[in-house]
Amino acid sequence: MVDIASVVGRRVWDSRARPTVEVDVELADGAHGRAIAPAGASMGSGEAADLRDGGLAFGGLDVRKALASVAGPIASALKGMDAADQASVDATLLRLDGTAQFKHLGGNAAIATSLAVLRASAVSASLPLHAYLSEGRPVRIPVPEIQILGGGAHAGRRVDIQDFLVVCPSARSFAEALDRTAEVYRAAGKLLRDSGRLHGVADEGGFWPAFSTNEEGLELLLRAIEGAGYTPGDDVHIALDVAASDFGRDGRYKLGLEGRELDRDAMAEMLLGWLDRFPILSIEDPFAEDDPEGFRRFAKAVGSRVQIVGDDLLVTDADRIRHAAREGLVNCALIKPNQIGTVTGTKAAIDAARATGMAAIVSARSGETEDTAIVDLAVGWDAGQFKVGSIARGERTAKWNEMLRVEEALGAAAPYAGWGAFPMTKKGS
Ligand code: 2PG
Ligand code: MG
Repeated sequence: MVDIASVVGRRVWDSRARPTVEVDVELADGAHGRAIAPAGASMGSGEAADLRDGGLAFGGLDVRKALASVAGPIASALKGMDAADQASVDATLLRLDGTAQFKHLGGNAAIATSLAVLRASAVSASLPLHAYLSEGRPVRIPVPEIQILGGGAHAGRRVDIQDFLVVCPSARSFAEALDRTAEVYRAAGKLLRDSGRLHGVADEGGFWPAFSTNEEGLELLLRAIEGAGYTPGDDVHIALDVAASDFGRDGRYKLGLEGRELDRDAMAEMLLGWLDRFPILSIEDPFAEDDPEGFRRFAKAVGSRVQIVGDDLLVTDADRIRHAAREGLVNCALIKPNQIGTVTGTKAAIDAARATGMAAIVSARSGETEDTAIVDLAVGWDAGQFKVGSIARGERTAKWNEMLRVEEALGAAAPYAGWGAFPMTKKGS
């Protein structure tokens, strides 16, 4: 047992020039842990609250209130608690708040505190965080899903689809998957530049394209994979995050780029057509969070052809994951710690995914920092997949590079998850 000696919050900045919450936790034995809350842009309505001040400063996005939660109730309640008892620490945070969505303290205050306590405990145990979490169980290095083109809420809605990504389960290592991705990224950049369609980079470092249809993104990606010298659907696969909650409501989907509105059947038809024509291995939030019927029908139609990921639909909530499994809505859960607000809640979500036979992807947010805790969560909890945006911008490369170091350090003890991370597919089963 090692007591928490102090909990100190401070305001730092995220990758979108927005204030966010950093927490330092010090234990009685001198161990120190630090964590920073990330922030989403395309958020599920069931997520833990991202407490912001409102008013004029920084577009209303200041976090003084969340910092007051840390300095006041959180610091006083946690002081003297056993840091190694993460479940009690997290239960205390929930009790202090009184709501499951941290509406009073702020989910940003809660997750930064919870992760800082976790880090301090690992330091106190003299273990790397991933080893502290795995407790000697076998782990794998996850397969990365890496953004090449950004859209949706991360690129001024220039295209409706939020993320066009690549994924390389056939690589022999995480390092090799990054090599392939970097070549595809370069090839995509060149194709866009040469055709006058490059408008910089979006929030997660992927290219900000000027397309006239969403499908152009898929075509570009295919050509970039080939241009980099790889075989699409063999060396490199495509993944999409449709983030459909951002443009869908009541079973209707407004494609702003193409000036048309689809009902859920037409939306499914469009996506099924893409699955036929492009080597798509994974598709996230293909329907809006208020459209379980869309998910159900789509899941039935695609069967085991593709990974269907729930983000806004599941919001890293173990109960929602179990419900979605019972209803047959998705076969993979996206895991974002700040959606649920605590380490314990995040672990419960990944455990629920595993217990119901779903795959899991540990994911960053579109607003990120240099914090790399999710690298250790992905390895230590053996998630199998890992998503951090693109292979450009420091807040992204901080995570990819840390994963490279973990892969090197663990060596043969932690093989690359490869196709095993996709149990719903023929190659993964
Ligand atoms: C997502 C994430 C990361 P945001 O939708 O999966 O890409 O975006 O953090 O804005 O929710
Ligand atoms: Mg998403």
